[in-house]
Amino acid sequence: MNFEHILFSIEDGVALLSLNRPEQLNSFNAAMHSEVREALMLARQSPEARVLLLTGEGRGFCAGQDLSDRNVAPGAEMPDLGQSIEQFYNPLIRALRDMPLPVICAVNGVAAGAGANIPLACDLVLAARSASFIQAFCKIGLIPDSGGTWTLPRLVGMARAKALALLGNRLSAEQAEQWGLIYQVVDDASLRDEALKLARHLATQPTYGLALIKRSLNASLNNSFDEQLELERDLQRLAGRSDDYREGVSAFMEKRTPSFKGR
Ligand code: LHQ
Repeated sequence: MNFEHILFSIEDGVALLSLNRPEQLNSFNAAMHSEVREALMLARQSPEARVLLLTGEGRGFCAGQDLSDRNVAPGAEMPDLGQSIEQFYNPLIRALRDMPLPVICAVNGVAAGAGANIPLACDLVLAARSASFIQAFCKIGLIPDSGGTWTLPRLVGMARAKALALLGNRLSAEQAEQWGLIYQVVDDASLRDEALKLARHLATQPTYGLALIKRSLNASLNNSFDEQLELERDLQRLAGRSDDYREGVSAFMEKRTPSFKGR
């Protein structure tokens, strides 16, 4: 598939989306936003795509908004950043979080500003040992967006969330793993292979059920215990009517390897 600012392919059940503006550390301009949006739609709609893997080309994962697009010249009219968020970032974060597929993010290098929070909207985050996370917003008078103010305190607790957001210091991948911000650190040289291995494994699994799992865990952060029990009942009902459940049980009884189709 031909895009200018991203690379996108679907192979072995894995939709691979790689941000590709390496000279600008894969920071987002409007054109890259629209390409990412289109690729996410393709991943969502294509029956061949069972897992989404998001990563970046070059030495950075993503440096957030391309600031040369949002530079405020003296005397110029002040920009409406709320509009950028409404038009670009919030739809991106919702699309990742609501994707009915497991979403893996392989953070290949520095992740700053919105680029540090986009991985947190994914389901499994791997990071190269040399990668880092920077809530850079405070350095330019902004607040963490792309869901950061919601996700950070839930993942690392309020004390660490405030330190990250108010100081904007660089958090190493290893510290991010220790704090529970991400799932796993891997050696730089093996990041892409490890992420693809994980993605290809998940693509052979009952991905319809996996999508229901992520939905239920995401919802649990806002639900009471009773609401969550009711959601589990409803989603288990859906899971139990899937072909994959039938196949999983038959394969178990017949002592053979199941062949899941993701429906
Ligand atoms: C960049 C950028 C960049 C353009 C590196 N833009 N060129 C939402 C709604 C609307 C508007 C506002 O924002 C938002 C959300 C946000 O994301 S706000 C936060 C925006 N991001 C930042 O503030 C991070 C800015 N970047 C940095 O602090 C550094 O570049 C980091 C710490 C990421 C990496 O530092 P270094 O490894 O030392 O690399 P570098 O600074 O030398 O950058 C390499 C090149 O990439 C350089 O260009 P050049 O032509 O000099 O080689 C940078 O200008 C360019 N670049 N980030 N966001």
